[in-house]
Amino acid sequence: MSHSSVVFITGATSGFGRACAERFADAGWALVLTGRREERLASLKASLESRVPVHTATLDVRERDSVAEVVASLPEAFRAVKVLVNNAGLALGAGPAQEADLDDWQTVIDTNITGLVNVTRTLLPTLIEVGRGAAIINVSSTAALWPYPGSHVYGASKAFVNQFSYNLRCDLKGTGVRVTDVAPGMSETEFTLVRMKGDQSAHDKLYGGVEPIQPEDVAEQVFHAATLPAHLNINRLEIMPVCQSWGGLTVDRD
Ligand code: NDP
Ligand code: 8X3
Repeated sequence: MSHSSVVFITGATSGFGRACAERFADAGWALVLTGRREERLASLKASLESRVPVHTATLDVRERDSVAEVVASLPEAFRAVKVLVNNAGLALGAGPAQEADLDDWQTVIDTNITGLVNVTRTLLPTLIEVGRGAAIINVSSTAALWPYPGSHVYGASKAFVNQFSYNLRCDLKGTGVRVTDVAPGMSETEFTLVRMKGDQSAHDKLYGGVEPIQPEDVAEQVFHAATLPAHLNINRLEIMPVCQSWGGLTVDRD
């Protein structure tokens, strides 16, 4: 009997995560799909399970005990996780730091840093057991690398993801487990709706009249990095849409 390779995706209910689920399903992988929105997980499972084995689990990555429980209760066929896609994340607010809501900052830190660390640490023994060919794909952002006004804690949380990815590689030397930091730029998902707390006009304004990255574009790169020959590791994959570049440094003049 042949067994499918297993991918574990956080934030599979939308955007990049959902597109990754589709991409790995196209290649016949067994899917562990997680996120907080149960009804979305159910409809994803319904749409994919005729093609590949699918296990869904409602999960808030900020809750360490829930992460442990979800991983410990994986059905036998889904236990040997070969690829972890650490995708769940968000930004909240786009105004200056001095006007930011401290609760929003805490939520971003808890999700993008603590949540990613929770899932990674919990699955590390499994990934190491799988060994050669296993991979951790961490979704950071161009905001990890390039500052912009209003990025403050969001960009800083993604800089953590970038450095954590590099540091993991050092410790995983000899295990065969790869680690890749995928850093996309402007991408059309629910990201801006979440960031701007449901403001559809902010979403429409940002993505209107340009050609941003689409979730499927990122999923293709995630899949590529995760399925390279086992002796290769892409350390960081930074992707922007052609319409996006840098604005240069600014100077405050009297
Ligand atoms: P979406 O808002 O479309 O998707 C975000 C996903 O994260 C959802 O599935 C959401 O699921 C999940 N999520 C959020 N908070 C939690 C939580 N506490 N526990 C578990 N899951 C959570 O945005 P994107 O697809 O764009 O975002 C995916 C990742 O890509 C994020 O890390 C984001 O920072 C990053 N990114 C986005 C870019 C963009 O321009 N769109 C560019 C670069 C990086 P649910 O609400 O069901 O829990
Ligand atoms: C999302 C991209 O430029 O909005 O990570 O921060 S950006």
